[in-house]
Amino acid sequence: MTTSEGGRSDALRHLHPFTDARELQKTGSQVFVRGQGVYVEDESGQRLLDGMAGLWCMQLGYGRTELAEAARAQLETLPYYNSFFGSTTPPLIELSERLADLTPDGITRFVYGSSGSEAVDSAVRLSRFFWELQGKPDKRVIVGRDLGYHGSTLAGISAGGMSGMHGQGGLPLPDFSHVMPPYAYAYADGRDDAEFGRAAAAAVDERIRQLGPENVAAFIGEPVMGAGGVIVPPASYWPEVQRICREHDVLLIADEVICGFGRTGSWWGSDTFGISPDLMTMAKGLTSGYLPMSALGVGDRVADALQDGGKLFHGFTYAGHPVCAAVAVRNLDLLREERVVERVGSDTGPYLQARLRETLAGHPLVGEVRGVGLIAAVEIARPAELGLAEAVRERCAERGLIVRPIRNAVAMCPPLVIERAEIDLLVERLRAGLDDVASAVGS
Ligand code: PXG
Repeated sequence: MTTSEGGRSDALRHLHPFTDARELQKTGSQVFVRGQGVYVEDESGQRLLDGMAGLWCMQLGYGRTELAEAARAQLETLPYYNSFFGSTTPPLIELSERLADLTPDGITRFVYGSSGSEAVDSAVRLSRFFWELQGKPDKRVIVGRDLGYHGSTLAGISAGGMSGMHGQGGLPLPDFSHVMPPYAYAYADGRDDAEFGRAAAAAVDERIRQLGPENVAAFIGEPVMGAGGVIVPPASYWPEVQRICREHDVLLIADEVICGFGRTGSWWGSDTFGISPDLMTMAKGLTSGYLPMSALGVGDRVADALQDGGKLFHGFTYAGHPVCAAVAVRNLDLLREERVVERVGSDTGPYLQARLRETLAGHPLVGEVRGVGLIAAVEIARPAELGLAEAVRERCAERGLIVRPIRNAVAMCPPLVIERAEIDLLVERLRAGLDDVASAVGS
């Protein structure tokens, strides 16, 4: 990567998310200029296979003119009107109808926003308000998980379990609690998958009992934990968590911001793992990342109570933005027409998982390959302090592949339109990046 004047200027003036500003000033920012299909190109002309789908979001990949046209048509007709005080717009009417069709049974109403964080923040607030409406205002605590990621608002950071984030700004807020994640590689300690899944679920039960179910509003979890390192729970985990939430009358919030819209091989991570959520958050793949938009799906029990709860004092200027909604509708139509989700479930998802496992079996740096559908991670079998996951990212980038180091794992989450030959290339470049690092450290 060569640093341009623009990249240097940016590093001086822009405080980037999850970036050390001083470090960035040494190298300058990397300037991305175009994308097509599963590839992006930076200003130096390097073309990279985007193994992360932007930031886990480009379901349809880059360069889809249909989405650009949907945005343009809406921008020319009505670029903005709000959704406050009972107003709506035609694309938003369509979007709510489409989402009601697509989401799991019982999710029938939607609260819109511009980001996953806003959807999570709304879920936290509306779960508490729900219990207030039930005459149980003490049911306020939100139980999340260590390593969970639910965004960067105060409530999102608090619901999440990222200690680095908690350490900046005096978080978590009161009334958030965290339990162990279903992370077998780190915590199974010899137990088989089914047994470990039940043990990780039992941690939720114990915590709810300690807090007192009369004080707990909701449990929140990503079906597969994304930013925490692509942690795929054992099959026994979610059904048991669901049962525990029902037993204690605690709402279940499925954070589908990464898993939604086909990532795990079905429309929802909730479908893949057998969850019937009371609330579900969606963003990213809702528009294939083309425009910022999120939705909170609200199940009948909560929605009926909110409907009878008087005026709802909640909302954002850009909630249900008509241009974003028009792009979301077109995106959902394309995902359906092109049978993208079905392909991930029956073809490209299993293909990626099998290719990674075959190719990396016995690799000296690989402790585990895990994943489902088109989301995966490789856990590095060396101490995290060596920083090898970051080294693999760098070597892969030199070879034209974007992957994401997370603690001691390397994550992948390519656009859902990726084809088999492109998966072969992704796996080949990843393998080469791992080989480079293995020879550098003498493995
Ligand atoms: N929930 C989940 C499960 C997410 O993955 C959010 C909520 C928040 O969405 P917004 O749109 O507010 O960012 C996310 C976002 C990473 C990374 O480091 C992951 C996300 C965002 C930024 C970085 O892998 N996920």
